[in-house]
Amino acid sequence: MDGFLEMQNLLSEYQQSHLLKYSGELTESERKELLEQLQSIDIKEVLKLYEKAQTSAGENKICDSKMRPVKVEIEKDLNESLLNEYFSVGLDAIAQSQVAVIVLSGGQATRLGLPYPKGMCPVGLPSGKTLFQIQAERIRKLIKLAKQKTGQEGRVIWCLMTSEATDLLTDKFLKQNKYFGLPKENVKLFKQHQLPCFDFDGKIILEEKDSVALAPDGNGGLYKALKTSGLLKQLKESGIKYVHVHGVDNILVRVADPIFIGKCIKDGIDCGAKVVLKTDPKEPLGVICQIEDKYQVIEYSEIPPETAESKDEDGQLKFSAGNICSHFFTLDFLERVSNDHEDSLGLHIAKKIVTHVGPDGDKFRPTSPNGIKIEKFVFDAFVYSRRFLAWRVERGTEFSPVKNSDVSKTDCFPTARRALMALHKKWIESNGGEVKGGAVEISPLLSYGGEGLEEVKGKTYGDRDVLLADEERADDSPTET
Ligand code: UD2
Repeated sequence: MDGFLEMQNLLSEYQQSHLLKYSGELTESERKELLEQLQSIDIKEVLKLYEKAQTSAGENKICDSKMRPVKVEIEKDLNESLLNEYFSVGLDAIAQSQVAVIVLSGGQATRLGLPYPKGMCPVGLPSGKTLFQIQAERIRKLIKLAKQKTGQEGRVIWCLMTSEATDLLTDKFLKQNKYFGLPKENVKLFKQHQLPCFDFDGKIILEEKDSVALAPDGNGGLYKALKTSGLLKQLKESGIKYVHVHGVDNILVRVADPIFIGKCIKDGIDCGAKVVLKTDPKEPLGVICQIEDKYQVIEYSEIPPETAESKDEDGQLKFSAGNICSHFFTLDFLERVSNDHEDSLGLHIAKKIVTHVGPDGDKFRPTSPNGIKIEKFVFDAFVYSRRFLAWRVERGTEFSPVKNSDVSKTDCFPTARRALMALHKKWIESNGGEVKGGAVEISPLLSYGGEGLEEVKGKTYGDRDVLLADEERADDSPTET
């Protein structure tokens, strides 16, 4: 077969001959598939990455002694007129079509154990909306608010970073749901890359006799994917200047938050991160810190417990700027990182369970980690920022992620639902309404952040009521299938 001998030689040169161990047992077409897959992997390059990841892991530990707490700006400490000013600047940018949103939705949701992308999962809200729908509707509402303010109908480009595991399903779901009312041409899917999984001896793992185990290259795969997919170029050509990047799983995410965007624009920030006050050192949030003159996030999985637990003179956690995976970038910054620094981004090692061909030749899923996935992290680009902002927001209004299955009782669908409905109850009460019997849900198309709810004054809402916008009441909204 064409190229088979060369592959045999190449793999032998890099001590990866085991990848062809079963080739004699394969049918002609299986052998061809395996060969094509191996040819699509730059073996020399991925082995270099493996070596680099081992060194990076060591360096992360050395960094620890140099960590300093970061200066954080606290949104709730600012006066209303300043916040209104930021809001207004952010809305102007939206009206001028300068804003794009990137949803990081290439993760495999292994902790949650879902067979499909997290964004597609019905959260269990009274409305039946999914995370994708909520996020798309927040964008639609912002476009309206910006139009009310300026008279100009801007467009926000909604980009979803998918992976081999999530791409087809996401694409189909969005089509079925008519992009939740966003114009199709303003919704862009782009796929992140994959890397082979390794065993603890640096051997690439065979998932099946005819295929290598591959996994997405981490949410820091964003920078490479932006470039190779051509999206970066498209965004630039479309006049985009500012980008909000967020994780798919935070039900409270203030998508394209005009206050955050406006603040960053006003202060000339090229890279900003929202944080919440971390009070539990074990909470799975990376912490933003400074190492020498650079901003960095030390991930929760990599920070030594004694550092995570260390306190300042007031008895508070010394590293309390908890990253919530909600970032502002200028397009220029994204361009600079993607073009000039992508190769130098840090690499991280995650020990994971990787399905592989067992000793008897059958597919086997171990019960404890047997493999290594190499990942890049989106925040590792912060070191390239020339003007950085750590922006502390309120947890109750901005952060409630879905990470785990319901039995875990933390960061799961029930906690996310409760957080969303608790926030909406507050909005109703602060507008002079009343909520009896617990939960109420407000459509993002009716209110983005608690505004425009004058109609609730003097009214009482019951359990699981949903307040809809006129356009939804008229039932001309896109339908779920
Ligand atoms: C992320 C942050 C952590 C904290 C926490 C808050 C990183 C690296 N860590 O940790 O510091 O802010 O969120 O909830 O950002 N994803 C991809 N492709 C991948 C892997 C992940 O798109 O290859 C997406 C994933 O779908 C999710 C986001 O990135 O939307 C965060 O990934 P995660 O849930 O694995 O990260 P987590 O909770 O460990």
